[in-house]
Amino acid sequence: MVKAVLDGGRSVVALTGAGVSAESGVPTFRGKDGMWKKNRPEDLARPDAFAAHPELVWEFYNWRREKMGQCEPNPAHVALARMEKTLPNFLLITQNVDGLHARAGSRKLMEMHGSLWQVKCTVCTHAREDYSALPALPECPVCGHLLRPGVVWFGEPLVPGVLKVAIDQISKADVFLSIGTSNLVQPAASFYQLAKDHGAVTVEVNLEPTPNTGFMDFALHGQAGDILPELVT
Ligand code: BV8
Ligand code: ZN
Repeated sequence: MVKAVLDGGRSVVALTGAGVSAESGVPTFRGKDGMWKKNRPEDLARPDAFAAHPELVWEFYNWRREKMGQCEPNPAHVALARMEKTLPNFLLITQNVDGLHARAGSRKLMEMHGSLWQVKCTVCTHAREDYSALPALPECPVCGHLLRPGVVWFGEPLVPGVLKVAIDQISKADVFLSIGTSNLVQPAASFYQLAKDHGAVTVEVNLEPTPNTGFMDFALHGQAGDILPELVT
């Protein structure tokens, strides 16, 4: 049924969260496998935490970069990259910062929370993509000040331009897919409402119910890596 809805959809928007990378071995934020040591990501992915303890926050991100380096896209990422090719109008919006959608071939992609592979200066405009093993406190090659990860922290606005495009595209979508997200982080967790408000068919793919499940037209429970390949031609 959902596959028929997708194939008939003139425009499809998919929103993904950490669950779509779980089968690649990437720890989720809030899952039982927990993200990192005793600290909660919400306590580290914040500007005030970085200002107070830059070495601890960089240890968190360097650990994730190193771990990510060992991970490969899984069938869920591949299926989403294929949807972009087989559906007439498809946009993928991800909350993930791991870069796995791009590695799987997705190009019509918005990384709304930035990327682990981006670093930027805390003072000047220097910013770059960097896949290397960074030092404990990486410094800007231009002005010498501290670099920070190129991700959006809690309390920070989304990557410029993303929200406008997301609102515009979701408000026009026939089908909205919410995949592997606990729907606890805003504004992503409210995107489904934009789709519903204009009559789109809404589909959730998750291991378990989320706060949005009751509002979705379809809730497919299982591994994204099993479900998504069944939905794509
Ligand atoms: C902003 C980058 C405004 C960093 C991340 C109250 C109301 C509204 C908003 C707020 C509020 N209180 C606070 C806020 C703001 C805050 C927020 O939402 N806080 C939450 C905690 C309440 N939001 C923000 O600050 C955002 N900015 O609002 O800006 C503004 C405007 C102008 C000026 C100033 C400010 C920015 C939020 C971005 C934070 N950065 N990441 C980093 O990664 O280090 S968020 C982080 O959580 C990740 O990006 C992650 O993707 C995201 C969401 O988590 P999920 O992806 O859902 O992952 P999770 O582990 O939670 O769940 C995994 C799911 O997968 C589970 O459901 C599981 O069942 C499922 N699953 C697991 N395995 C599988 C699976 N499903 C299928 N198959 C599987 N195999
Ligand atoms: Zn600089």
